[in-house]
Amino acid sequence: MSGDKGDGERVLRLVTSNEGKAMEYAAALAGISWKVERVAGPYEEIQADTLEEVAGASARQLFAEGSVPPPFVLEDAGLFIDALEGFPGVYSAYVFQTIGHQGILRLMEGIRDRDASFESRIALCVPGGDVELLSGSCSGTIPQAMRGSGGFGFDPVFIPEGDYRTFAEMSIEEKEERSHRGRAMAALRERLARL
Ligand code: ITT
Repeated sequence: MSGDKGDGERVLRLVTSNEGKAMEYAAALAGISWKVERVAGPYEEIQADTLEEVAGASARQLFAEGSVPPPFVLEDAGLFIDALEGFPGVYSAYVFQTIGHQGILRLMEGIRDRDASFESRIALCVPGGDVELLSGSCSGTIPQAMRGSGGFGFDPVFIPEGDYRTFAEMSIEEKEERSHRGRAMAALRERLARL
C-alpha cells in the first residue's frame, strides 16, 4: 500500500525547496503516527491566479509525472497586502527573490493602511491521485521597519493580529500557533488521522 513502509508506519512526503517551510512541517507534524519525509527537489510551479490553483495544479502534475509516490503534500503560500491590492500574492516567491522584504517596506513607504494577510494552501495528493486542498490564513500588519532574525521569507515584515512581534521575533511554536501555515497544518493533521 502506498504510504506504508511495511512496518505499519505510514509515510507522507513533503515536497518543498524551502528549508524554513520544511522545518515548520517537521515541528508541527512531530508526534503524529506518520513519518514525514522531505523531497527537497523543486517541482515546476504552475502559473495561475490563485494559490489554490497553483497548489492543486502543481500536485496533479507531480502525480502525473510519477516521480513522487502519494501520499504527498506541497504548499503554495503568499503575502497579500491590502493597500497594494493583494500584491505580492501569488508572486510572493518571485518578489521575495528580487526585491525582498526591503523592497516591500519601500513600496509601503508613506502608506498608512498597513493591513495584510498571509495565506497558505496545502495540496494533499492521496493514493490514487485525488488532490485535496487545506487552507489557513492569518491577518496582520506590515511594520515600518523589519524586526527579528527567526523564521524565513517575509517573517521580519509581518505582525500577526493580536501581537506586537513580527513572526521573525517568535519561536517556531509561537509562529505555528498563529500562522497561516499552522492553521493549514492543523487541518492536515486532522485529515491524516482519517486517511
Ligand atoms: P516551495 O514552493 O518549494 O515550497 P517557496 O519558497 O517557493 O517554496 P511558496 O511559494 O509557498 O514557497 O512561498 C512564496 C514566498 O512567500 C516564499 O518565498 C516566502 O518568501 C513567502 N512566504 C511563504 N510563507 C511564508 C511564511 O510563513 N513566512 C514568511 N514568508 C513566507
